[in-house]
Amino acid sequence: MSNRVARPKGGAKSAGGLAVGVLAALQEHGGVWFGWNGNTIRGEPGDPTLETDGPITYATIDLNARAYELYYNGFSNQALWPICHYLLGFFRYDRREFDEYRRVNALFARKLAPLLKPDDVIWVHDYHLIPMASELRRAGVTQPIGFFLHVPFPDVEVLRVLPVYQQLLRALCSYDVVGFHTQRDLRSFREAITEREIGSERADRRGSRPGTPMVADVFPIGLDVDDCQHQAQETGEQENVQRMVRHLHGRDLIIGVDRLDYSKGLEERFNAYERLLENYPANRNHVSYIQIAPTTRSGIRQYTEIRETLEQQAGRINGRFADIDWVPIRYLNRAFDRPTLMAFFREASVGLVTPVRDGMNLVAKEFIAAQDPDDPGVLVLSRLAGAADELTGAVLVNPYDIDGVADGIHTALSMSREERVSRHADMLRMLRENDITAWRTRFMNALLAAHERRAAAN
Ligand code: ADQ
Repeated sequence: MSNRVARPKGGAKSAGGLAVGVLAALQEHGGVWFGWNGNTIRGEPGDPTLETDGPITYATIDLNARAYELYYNGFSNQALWPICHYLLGFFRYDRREFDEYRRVNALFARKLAPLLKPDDVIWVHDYHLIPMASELRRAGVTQPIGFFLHVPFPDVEVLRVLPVYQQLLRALCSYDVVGFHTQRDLRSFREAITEREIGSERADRRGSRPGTPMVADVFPIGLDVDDCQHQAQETGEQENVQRMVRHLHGRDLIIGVDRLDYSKGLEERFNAYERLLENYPANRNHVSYIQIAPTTRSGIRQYTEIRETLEQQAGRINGRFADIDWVPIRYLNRAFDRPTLMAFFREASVGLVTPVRDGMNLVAKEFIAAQDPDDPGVLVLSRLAGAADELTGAVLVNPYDIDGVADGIHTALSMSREERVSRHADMLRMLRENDITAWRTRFMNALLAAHERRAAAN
């Protein structure tokens, strides 16, 4: 269950880590994927529409226009998203939005309940649906219910900015299992639920509440590594990939691929690239930076503003450094299908992944998976992305340190082949260990075990 469902006929070009992860996790074992179909309507939504594609049944519903505004654009994306990314300048709270958030969760629960079979296991995804377990229990559902948070869990001092944070913590305590990407997220969660104000719901050291078997743990999301590798290799001959390569004229490709979101650190990244050309002039006319960033959440003002800012920055950098035969930066405000992206990654000398905060960041992992192991490109990765905990062979940078990121890109461009091969091999090993199957099976095993303990205790 997730807020948004990527339906089979909805087009393959949707960008978003949750959809990529959930789809890959469902593909092997099958199941029902329940959530919003992306349409807004005037009245109240009817029952879910069911569509089956291979092992997956998509059960999707419409969202009423007011719910879209208050629950989705409002509380989810202008209160919870900024809080979880430590970006308080973007935070705003409105009680009516929170009320609508709860109402939509209750509605989703009522729509899902009749579809459930006795041996089903329910896996709820992300911050839009935190109250789902309590709503489903209220609707009489007794099956195991787990929750995975795809974004960071903030430090308790940041969380406290949200007036309703205690209600959300209590709601999280209704799940059998709550999962996070990193140890840091888990630590913050444990600290938050042991706070005095949560009172009798104090957690023990494992993050469980006495009296209930709720388990909190770390489940880093991964990839179908073979699939990425395969796509990267197979798509290389495709016309649009070849066209991109021809335009490089042998220059080193630096690539960035992100949803257009202020958490991805794009403004800072463009500045760092400009600084690279200033501080290391030898790179001028020898590198080409392509930034792919499709618009998301266009109903929110700040998201349309970033687009304009980036266009201005790209214009300024090109105006300053371009030559008759060289365009320093190409900014493409659009989505590409996954195989094409994988092939682009494989052609790149440097992958630039510098979010100012990120739960995990799958692009960082995809970049590594797509490389040729005998002559791999180098990943320049923000320390503030969850992926930095696993991808320690990347050139790690602080995205706010513009000179530091420029140095990092230069280091990546100058790295010997021997070092690139060895760093890449270490990271690929890690990707295989924590792949998408490991993510799903570890979470499911934890959920089934927790549910059995709860059943035994009752
Ligand atoms: P996102 O914030 O969406 O995910 P990320 O993990 O990088 O970030 O996933 C983006 C996905 O969309 C990738 O698979 C990428 O290939 C794809 N994508 C990005 N830009 C694209 C484009 N231009 N065209 C087509 N596809 C594009 C959230 C959290 C992350 C967390 C994931 C998964 O914010 O921190 O890693 O969920 O848990």
